[in-house]
Amino acid sequence: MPNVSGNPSPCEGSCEYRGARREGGGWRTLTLMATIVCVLTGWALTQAEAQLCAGDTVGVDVSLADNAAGTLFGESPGQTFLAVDTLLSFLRVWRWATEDSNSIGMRLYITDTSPDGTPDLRYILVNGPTIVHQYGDGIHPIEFVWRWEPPLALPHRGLFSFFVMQDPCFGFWDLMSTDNPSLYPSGDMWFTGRSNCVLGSGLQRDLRHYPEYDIVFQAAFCRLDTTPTRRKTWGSLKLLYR
Ligand SMILES: [Ca+2]
Repeated sequence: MPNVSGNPSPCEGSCEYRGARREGGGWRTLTLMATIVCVLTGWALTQAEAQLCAGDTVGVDVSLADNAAGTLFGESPGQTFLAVDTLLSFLRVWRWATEDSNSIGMRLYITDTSPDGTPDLRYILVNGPTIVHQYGDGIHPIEFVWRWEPPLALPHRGLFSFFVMQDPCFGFWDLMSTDNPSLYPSGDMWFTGRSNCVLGSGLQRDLRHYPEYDIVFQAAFCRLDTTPTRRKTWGSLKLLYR
């Protein structure tokens, strides 16, 4: 199972004091203090890296939506998307503004894909959480956004898919979508067959492909540069990503 936690070991690499086995109270105290410093430093780096998560956002602008991808009886919309980098910071979709009172949640799943571009439901990388936005103002699209801080570490670059399912498994909602496939040429819309609203390999056989449509979505990727010279200062990073 790929590691998708996105949580780097806080002391990896630079915390040589951790695990020191010298006997004696003084050394134990020193070791404990060093460990605490390492853990705190690791936490701070993780937060800083999350803040430095400037990069590419892919998808479709919400203003271009002209269609709806609705769910009913557990038939759930999905979309393949190209991960231009491996650190995913957020993914968002929108419910149509006219559905301004709807208590049915949206549960996100992210899966890997097969070499032919089909979502591979054997490899579910993200399961949830469910987000509920019951009310809207009737005018603006209702945004559902899943954020990862620190960013979610995908197992590789390339094509993945996400699905959004009803939670609880009744009622309906409509995601904003488009029937202009050229707006997002790197992926297509998919649908599961009827289900109990839990994505799994049992739904693989009934997947349906709709290359003429796309869900209106956006996914943001971090472009953390791992070369030491580019990680020295905020100034250099700002220059890099301006
Ligand atoms: Ca497309």
